[in-house]
Amino acid sequence: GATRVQGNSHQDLVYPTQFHKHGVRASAEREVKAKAVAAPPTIAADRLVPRVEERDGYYVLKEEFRQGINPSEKIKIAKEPMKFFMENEIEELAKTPFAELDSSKAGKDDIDVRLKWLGLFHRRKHQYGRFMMRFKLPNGITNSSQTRFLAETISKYGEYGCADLTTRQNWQIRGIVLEDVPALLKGLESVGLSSLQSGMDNVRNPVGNPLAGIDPDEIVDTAPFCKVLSDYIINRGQGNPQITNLPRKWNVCVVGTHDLFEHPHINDLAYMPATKNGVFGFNILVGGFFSPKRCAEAIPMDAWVPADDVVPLCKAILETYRDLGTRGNRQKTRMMWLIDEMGIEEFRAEVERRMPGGSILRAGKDLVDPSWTRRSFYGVNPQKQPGLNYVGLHIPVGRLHAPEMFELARIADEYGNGEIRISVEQNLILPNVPTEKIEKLLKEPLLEKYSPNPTPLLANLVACTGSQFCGQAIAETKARSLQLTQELEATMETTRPIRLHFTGCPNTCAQIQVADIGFMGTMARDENRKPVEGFDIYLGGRIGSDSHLGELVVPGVPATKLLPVVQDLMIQHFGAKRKT
Ligand code: SRM
Ligand code: SF4
Repeated sequence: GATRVQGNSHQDLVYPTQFHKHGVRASAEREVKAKAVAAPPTIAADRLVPRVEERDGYYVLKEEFRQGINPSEKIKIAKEPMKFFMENEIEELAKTPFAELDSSKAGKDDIDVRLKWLGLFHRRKHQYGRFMMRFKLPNGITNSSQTRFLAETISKYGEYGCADLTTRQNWQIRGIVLEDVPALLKGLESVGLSSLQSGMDNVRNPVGNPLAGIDPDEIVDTAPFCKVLSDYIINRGQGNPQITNLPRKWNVCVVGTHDLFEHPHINDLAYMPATKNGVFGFNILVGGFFSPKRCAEAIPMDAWVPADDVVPLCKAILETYRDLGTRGNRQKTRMMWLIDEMGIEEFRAEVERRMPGGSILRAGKDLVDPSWTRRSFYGVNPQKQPGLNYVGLHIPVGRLHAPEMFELARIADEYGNGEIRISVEQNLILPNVPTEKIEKLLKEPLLEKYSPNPTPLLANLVACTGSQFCGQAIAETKARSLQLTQELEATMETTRPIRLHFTGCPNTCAQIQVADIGFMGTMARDENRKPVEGFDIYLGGRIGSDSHLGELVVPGVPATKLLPVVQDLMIQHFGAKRKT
C-alpha cells in the first residue's frame, strides 16, 4: 500500500553529468557557485592546526597532540591497523597460533582491536577465538552470488556460523576463525564484497533508499551515490588510509525518498535532495549520532552541493573531522562534539577550505515533502519499471542461517535478477520480479518463514545482536524480543503499526530512540531486590520529517516482567485494546 503524493516532480530539473536522470544532460552547475558568506572565523588559529600528519602513507597523531589521549588512540599509535591489509600482514597473523597471540598485550590488541579495520570483530566473551565479519554494502544492495558465498562461509562453521542483517543495511557473518581469513578475503573480492574499514574509527556502510532505482516515488536514485561514496571510502577495496584514523566511528547516508527510510537525522553526514537555481544536488545535515552519554539529531550545515560534489564534500568533512577532532574521552569524540566546540559556521568554513574549489553554496530548496506518509515495503509492490515488482520480506530480528540463505539466493535468481536489498529495519526486499512470476513466488516455502505479510508488531520489530554474541550487551535481545512480540500479538489488538526496537546496552545499535517503544538493556532489580537482566523503556521516537528522539519513561523493568508494562503503554499511547 504505497501512499502517493503529487506535486514533487523534479523531472525538469537539471542533473549533473555523472548522475543525470531521465536523459536530462547536466548543465553548468559550477556556474551557480556563489561566494559563501561565512562569518570570519573567531576560533583561535592554533585550534585549527591539524592534529594528524601523513607518515609513510598512513595518518598518525602528531607528538604534540598525544597528551591525554584515549587507549584506542594509543593502540593506533603503537601499530598501524591498516598494515594488516595494505601490507598483507594478515597472512602472518593468521598463521600464528591463537593462544600465542592472546598471550601478549600487543597480540590481544591485534585480535581484539586492530582487526576491526578489516571488519573482523573477535567475539572474546561469547565465542572465544571466533570472529564476526561486517562489510561495506553500499545502499544495502547485495545479490545471489554474495549471499551464496556468505552462506558457504558460515556453513563451514556449523553451529557457530550464522548471519545477521544489520541496522545499517548490511550483512554480518559469524563463526570465522583467524586461519581462514586470508582465503576469505580473496573469496570476498571474487564476489565483489569488501569487509574493509567497517569497525572502530572508520566510516560505516553508506545507507540509502532500499528502493533506490525501483521506487516509483523516489526523489533520486541513491544507489550510485552510495556506490561512489563507498568506492572513495575504501578506495575500491584497496583501502584508503587517508580516512582510517578518525577520532571515532562515522556514519553517512544519502536520502532519496520522502519517507526518509535512510534516517538522515541520526547520521554524522546526511545528503538531503535539494535544488539550487534549478540544479539538482543535496543540502547537508551534519552531526547526528547516538552514544551512551549523548544522542544528537543532525543539524543543517547551511550548505548545498551539486550531485557531482557528493564525494568531494564527504572527503572535506571527513578530513576536517580527522584533522581537528579531539581524541581524549571517547564519549566526547564523535563529530558533533567538534561542531559544538567550533560552532557550525566555523566548522562549515573549515569544510569549505578543504573543498577543491574552496567554497560551498548555502542551502538550496529541499525536495523532501514533509507531509508524506511513510510507506511499508512489505508484500508485492509495482516498480517504476512497468511489469516489474519488488517484494518486501520480513526476516525475524534479521537473523539467517546458511540453508535459508541458499534458498534466498536461488529465489532471487529464479524470480528476479539475482539482486537482494537490505533495509535498516533488518529486513529484505526482492526486486525485479516480473508480474507473471509473482503467484509462484508467493507459494515458495521460504516465504512461510520470511513473510511478505508479517503481523503488525513483528513487521516493525528491530533487535540488535545482544548478549548471544556481543560482549557489550547487558541483556539478551533477539530471542526475547521475538517472544515478547508474539505474546503481545496474542493478547493485544492494534489499529496502527507500533515500532518496537530492542537494544542490549546503551550503545543503542538498534536505534531505540527512533522507536515508538524502545527497550534498552540494563540491570534491574526483581521483587527481592536481586539484580536481574532488564530494560529501560523509551517512548515517543519518531522517524520521518517530524523526527523526534524518544525519551526514557519506565526505567529498570526486569526482563520477565515486560509484558504487562508494554501492554499498558500500548493501551495508553497507541490506542491498542486487549483481545477478549
Ligand atoms: Fe553498533 C559497537 C553491532 C549499528 C552504535 N555495534 C558495536 C559492536 C561492534 C560492539 C562489539 O564490539 O561487540 C557490536 C557488534 C555486535 C555483534 O556481534 O554483532 C555492534 N551496531 C551493531 C549492529 C550489528 C546492530 C544490529 O544488530 O544491526 C549494527 C551494525 C551496522 C553496520 O552494518 O555497520 C550496529 N551501532 C549501530 C548504530 C545504528 C546506526 O548506525 O544507525 C549505532 C548508533 C548510531 C551511531 O553510532 O551514531 C551504533 N555500536 C554503537 C556504539 C556507540 C557509538 C558511540 O559513539 O558511542 C558502539 C560502541 C563503540 O563504538 O564504542 C557500537
Ligand atoms: Fe552490542 Fe550494545 Fe550494540 Fe546491542 S546495542 S549490538 S548489545 S553494543
